[in-house]
Amino acid sequence: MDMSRRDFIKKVGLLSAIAAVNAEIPVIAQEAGKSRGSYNPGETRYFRSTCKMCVNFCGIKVKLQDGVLRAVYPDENRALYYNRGNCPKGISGIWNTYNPYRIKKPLKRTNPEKGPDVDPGWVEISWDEALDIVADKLRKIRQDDPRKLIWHHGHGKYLIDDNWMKAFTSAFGTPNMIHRTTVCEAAKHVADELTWGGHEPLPDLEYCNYLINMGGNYFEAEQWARWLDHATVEARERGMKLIAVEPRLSNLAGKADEWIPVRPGKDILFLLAMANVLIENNHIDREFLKEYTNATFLVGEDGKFLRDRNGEPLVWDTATDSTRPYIKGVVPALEGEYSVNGQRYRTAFQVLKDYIKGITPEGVSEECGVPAETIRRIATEFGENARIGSTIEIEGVKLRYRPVCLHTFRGITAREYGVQNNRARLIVMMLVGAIDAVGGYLLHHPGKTSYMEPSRCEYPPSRIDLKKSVFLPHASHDVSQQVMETMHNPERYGIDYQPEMQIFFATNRPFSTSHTERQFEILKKTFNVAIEILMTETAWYADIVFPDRTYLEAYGYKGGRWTPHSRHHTLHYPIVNTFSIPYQNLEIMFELARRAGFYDEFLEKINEKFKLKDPVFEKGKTYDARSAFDIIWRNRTGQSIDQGMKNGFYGELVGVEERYLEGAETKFRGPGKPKMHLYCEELIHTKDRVLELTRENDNIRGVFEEWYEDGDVEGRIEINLSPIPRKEHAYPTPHRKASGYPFYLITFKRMYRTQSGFCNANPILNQVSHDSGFNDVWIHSETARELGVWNGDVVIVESRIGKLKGIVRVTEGIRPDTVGISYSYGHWSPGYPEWARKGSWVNRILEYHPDMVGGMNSFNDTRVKVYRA
Ligand SMILES: Nc1nc2c(c(=O)[nH]1)N[C@H]1C(S)=C(S)[C@@H](COP(=O)(O)OP(=O)(O)OC[C@H]3O[C@@H](n4cnc5c(=O)[nH]c(N)nc54)[C@H](O)[C@@H]3O)O[C@H]1N2
Ligand SMILES: Nc1nc2c(c(=O)[nH]1)N[C@H]1C(S)=C(S)[C@@H](COP(=O)(O)OP(=O)(O)OC[C@H]3O[C@@H](n4cnc5c(=O)[nH]c(N)nc54)[C@H](O)[C@@H]3O)O[C@H]1N2
Ligand code: SF4
Ligand SMILES: [Mo]
Repeated sequence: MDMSRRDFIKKVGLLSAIAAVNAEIPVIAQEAGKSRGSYNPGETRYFRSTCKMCVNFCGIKVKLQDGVLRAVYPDENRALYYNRGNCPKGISGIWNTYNPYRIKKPLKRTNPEKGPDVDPGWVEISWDEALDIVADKLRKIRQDDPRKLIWHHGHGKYLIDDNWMKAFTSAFGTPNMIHRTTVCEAAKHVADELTWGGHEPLPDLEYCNYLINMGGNYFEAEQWARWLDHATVEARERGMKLIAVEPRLSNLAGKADEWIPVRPGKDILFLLAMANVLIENNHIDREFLKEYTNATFLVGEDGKFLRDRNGEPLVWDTATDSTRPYIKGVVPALEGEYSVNGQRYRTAFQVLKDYIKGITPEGVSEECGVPAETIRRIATEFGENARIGSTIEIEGVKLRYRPVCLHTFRGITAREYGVQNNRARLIVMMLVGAIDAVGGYLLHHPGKTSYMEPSRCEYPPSRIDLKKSVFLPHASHDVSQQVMETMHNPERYGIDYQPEMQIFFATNRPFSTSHTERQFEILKKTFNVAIEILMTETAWYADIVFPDRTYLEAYGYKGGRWTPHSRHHTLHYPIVNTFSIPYQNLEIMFELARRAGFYDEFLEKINEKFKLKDPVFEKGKTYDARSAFDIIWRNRTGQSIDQGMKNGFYGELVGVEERYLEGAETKFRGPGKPKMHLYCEELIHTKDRVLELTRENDNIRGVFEEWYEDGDVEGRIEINLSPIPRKEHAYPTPHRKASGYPFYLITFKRMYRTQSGFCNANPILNQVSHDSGFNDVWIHSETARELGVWNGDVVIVESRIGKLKGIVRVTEGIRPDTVGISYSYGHWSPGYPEWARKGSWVNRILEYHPDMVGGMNSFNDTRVKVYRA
């Protein structure tokens, strides 16, 4: 796309397509009134349901008057369980449902040529025709080679739960079902999984006294059904100290006691130096390290554990001065070096200690952009506040008390070394023993040991996203951004089929990832189906578009966001049907499976994937969304769907035992149990396998060379798959290679916007948001002076792969060497109203260097030049 945005919008703005998409602007009241039977004039009703404007499942109470949605209020019944209050997006959600720019009828492309500036020649077709066209295509691909179908979803998972999609694709026979976690927070999950066999831990905010937040943006990018924000606010009122480590003054940093503007990507140096100070100050929970982690396991010169004949790792038993597996009666040494059969072994903790010894605050200060005394002070405060050795009694139960926590989200995660950054965070937490202790990090279902083992390093890969293959060996989450890279040349990755069809359900995938131009290129080569509410950029490349109902018009289930004190399930259900759309997402899937001849297999797989017991789906029987979600709701909550439609959720409170004693305490503590991985030996075994396969296959080497711009592929593999985090992890590829591009570019989310930006078409949000519908380029005032630009000036931000135009916002809220541009803007699809097509599409200039361990996309590693337009 070489033309300027202005030319481009002018050109496509004239296309007839818009007429087809936006022809019917409804008389809202009249349409809505039809949807749920007749209403008495003046009648007002309230519905408790669940917000799905984003991924948070907040409770809502929806006011319907004369059959028309009038307002959304928070559902006060959720407060006890998980959620208090709604955000501006949730409150204005009715305007997404009553958005005249929604897709209302199935659309068929008549122009086979595809491109951003090419008129698809949309024609409206009947539902029957659309379903038949797609089912016919599905039947042919299924007969030929089912792997040629790729199913993508993003928000779709949160709307209805992805077990439906797993069932659909598995009944069809394709391995290629792709969710979006690697463009979201996968590296954080993978680090947790490798370390303690689960993901999504939470800070115990009710008791935490000292919280370091390292790049979690949850006062803008709402998380955890807003529990994190209100629990943080309450903790602050109670006296908890909040430290924000982040290159940008986010809303969270603005509310913190202290903002530490770390240099982008260098947090890991800060963390390693913190560990250094903790060890130096003896702020180490030795009991925890011995009893819960593999810190005592003996590591050889090859990085592997010393094991007995049964493969059990050995420790140095100080009771007998010999090597023993850690069983009852054994007293393992935490530190030291031991000679066994003439070979040198150190405990895993000693290995870490020896490495970290050289990483002092003074040594890393300049690189990470934080004064040495600040790092020292924070580490000391953290160590003191951890109260190592102390206990607390709650409800009569005596518990370990470590009221400190280090929380993060995409800031240190959405990067080339996201997994290792997060490993460093977990190591600091393990050193002070603040895991599954009161006030620390609560794990929630730890101990899935399959996550904690070496990867099989599949080659050739079976999946188009290379998940768990030699390329991305521990990618336990779908690698969404990789799909459209691989499709350019599947053989290069050892894949022996070329996909022919892609279905996109509630995702604007190629728009949301990095190196987007290449992502969109591949859409020209496949038959594409979009199930959408808006004519997004992805839908613009579709061959068939199905309209969908919104969360105020459709059923949807999702198990909710756990909190330390509760568990719950959420439901939403139709309150109106604004444009009289006959099918919702799931019903489209039922219809397609039926017409393409795999309906019974689909039902069978639904039973399997959801692990349904009573009731189950019965072969041959027809289901609509209501009866289908009734089955799910009954299985999950023991209640009929009427309960769900009355309350919008089903919640349970948990007691102190479940909260603190059923996680690490039962899974890891003591002799004879598996241990949390202070040291990730599994990565050493994975590394051996990756090296072996790379030596055997030149194409693997070629891919790594391209991803990391490094001829020393073996060195890169060693660094990536290191069992402990290292200094090298502070240097992602563009930091090493993009000389001449002086600024770090970071991206972030805004309160009034959801993801790629379907809220941008929401008129109410545009009126209340201070940014008038566009994002700007955050530049520090010193830098702005040097560049000779000021507020409102137009600048070019240029990376090695592209340029964008943006409007300057001068601020002291960002580092002078860093430029920030938010996500959610720069739409170009003609299906959006003109006023929703403002701002800069930052993803166009983001480089692609995936995290080799877990497949995470690199959002925050690109370097740029900035100059006046
Ligand atoms: N309003 C709104 N809320 C949302 C969403 C939304 O689209 N809109 N999306 C939801 C989803 S799917 C998700 S995954 C979550 C994401 O929630 P978060 O991850 O908390 O939010 P982001 O804005 O993606 O986070 C990036 C933060 O990291 C900072 N950062 C960038 N580089 C670095 C760095 O090198 N070091 C450090 N320490 N910080 C850095 C940025 O300044 C920014 O504040 O939000 C959820 N909530
Ligand atoms: N630069 C930058 N890029 C980022 C991020 C960032 O912070 N900065 N964040 C990343 C993150 S955390 C994520 S999770 C990804 C998200 O990337 P995507 O998965 O692409 O997410 P969305 O843009 O939310 O796509 C959801 C789509 O669902 C549609 N939709 C909404 N409601 C419904 C419905 O009821 N039915 C149907 N059928 N469709 C519906 C919306 O119109 C929208 O097009 O983006 C990533 N990209
Ligand atoms: S945080 Fe998300 S789910 Fe909660 S009210 Fe806002 S948009 Fe809705
Ligand atoms: Mo996300």
